Amino acid sequence: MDWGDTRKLSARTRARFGDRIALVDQERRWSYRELDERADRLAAGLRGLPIKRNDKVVVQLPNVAEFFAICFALFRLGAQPVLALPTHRRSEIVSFCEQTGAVAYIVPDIEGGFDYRQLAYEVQARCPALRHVIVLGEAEEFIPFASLYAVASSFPEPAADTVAFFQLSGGSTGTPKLIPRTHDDYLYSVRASAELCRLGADSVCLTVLPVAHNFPLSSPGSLGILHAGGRVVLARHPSPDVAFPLIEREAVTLTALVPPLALLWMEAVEHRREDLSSLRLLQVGGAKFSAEAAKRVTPKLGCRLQQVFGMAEGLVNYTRLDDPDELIINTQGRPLSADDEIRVVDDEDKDVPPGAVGHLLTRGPYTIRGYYKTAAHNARAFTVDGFYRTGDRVRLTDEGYLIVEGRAKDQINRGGEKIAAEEVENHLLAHPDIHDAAVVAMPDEHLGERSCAFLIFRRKAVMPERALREFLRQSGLASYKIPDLFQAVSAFPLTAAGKTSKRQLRELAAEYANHTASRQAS
Ligand code: AMP
Ligand code: DBH
Repeated sequence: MDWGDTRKLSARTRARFGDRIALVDQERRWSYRELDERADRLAAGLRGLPIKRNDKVVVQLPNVAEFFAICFALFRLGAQPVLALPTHRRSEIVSFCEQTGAVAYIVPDIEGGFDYRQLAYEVQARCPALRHVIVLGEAEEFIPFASLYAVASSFPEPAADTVAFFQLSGGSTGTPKLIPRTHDDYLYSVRASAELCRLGADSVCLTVLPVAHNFPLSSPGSLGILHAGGRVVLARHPSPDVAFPLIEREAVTLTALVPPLALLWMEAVEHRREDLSSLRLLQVGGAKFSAEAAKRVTPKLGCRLQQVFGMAEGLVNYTRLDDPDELIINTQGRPLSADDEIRVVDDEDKDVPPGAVGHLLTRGPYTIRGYYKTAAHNARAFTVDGFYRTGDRVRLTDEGYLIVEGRAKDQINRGGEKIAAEEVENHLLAHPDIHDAAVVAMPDEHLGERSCAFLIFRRKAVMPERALREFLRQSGLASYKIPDLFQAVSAFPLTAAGKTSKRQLRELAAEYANHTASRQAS
């Protein structure tokens, strides 16, 4: 594969791929040349605002072609995008702005029925450093995205070892953590992933997950495709109604899904007529994919399965294309790079015997050594010799493949969307009637996990669920973080050490989930 000699994400692909189509966004088709020229013109427009090197810019866009043009423009300027997800709301966006001192915020006008301009007003009111709000579409009094297309000019680009952008961690603490990724570390993982997946100019990927998420962006994702000269087809929605016709129309060869979507697609093929025969590879990751579901992928969808176990902090594991079915179905793959170091340890950081379950630690060429500006947290999240504590519990097979067995971090993985329990608890504790709150995972047939909040109320006044949901929405929390179930209790079960026992609460939540499931079945 010809990667040219560039080590930067701002790579100019025009020379290599010219008039080939890079991006398909609904009826629009941008060639590599067009993408490149737009990025150059946007870089000039952004510089005119002015946005300068090392300025932070929160980018919150849906799956649109402009996402790539604006990110490449920011890379060329040396300004650093903070890649927010479309589901983030005031609480998350304000936190990103406060942590980085972001000077600009880029949003669509209305998307999925939600008016991002309203959100921008609320964020701007709270973040005085935020000087520019740029809106794709109807801008009201903000800056229209289209007005940024200026006359391209050249200027020095940042060095390859500098921070290119910030990814977000699903996290396990009160505030969402920012992950600084450099041009060369990220591009290394993108290239190696593209090679592993054998991407080439004939590869067509469908992006159904949010384009900014690390998995569809880099594993090998849309960036892998763009650096290999293939075609990225953007879907605004992951439902079979939207995705299947696109697969047929564009002859899509690979796509990446979270487990609940893979289940949905496998059900939908039964009654849909589209021709999906171009699909060669289905990647599934973000949360544990059960072996039972994994077995059904090839018979149902007629393509190979690849399990992907990755993290925005770095390490990505893949099953390989030629692996025996047994490994593809039952494991979450092995590290991308021969230079990825893996340790599986006990609570005292001692290596467990081969094959035993333990905590996964990792260090390697594209894994961060620290989150952005969080020294105290970093001291806990990394070992002194620089290994990242993933919070995942895994075991290694004889072949050196990883099987994810669970999690030690205080997080709920809701079908690939990560929820830090402490963050939701803090929002709940802000309510005057709530004395204490504990948020835990409960099993769910479709999503893998859903979230359950146990609450101890002050006084006798138990709040109705509707009011609790509304309170959290008003507090600006992303809606996927709002608990699926609320349970009032008079006290929390305690551990021997006298702390709230989340293990016992999870068992209780599982009973509720079972109870609800059997009630629904009868
Ligand atoms: P984040 O650190 O927010 O990017 O989320 C990464 C986390 O998602 C990992 O540490 C795992 O807990 C989880 N995860 C990602 N892929 C998988 C997978 N294939 N199986 C199980 N868990 C996964
Ligand atoms: O869940 C993730 O964050 C994830 C999953 C698969 C990821 O970041 C990745 C691959 O790169």
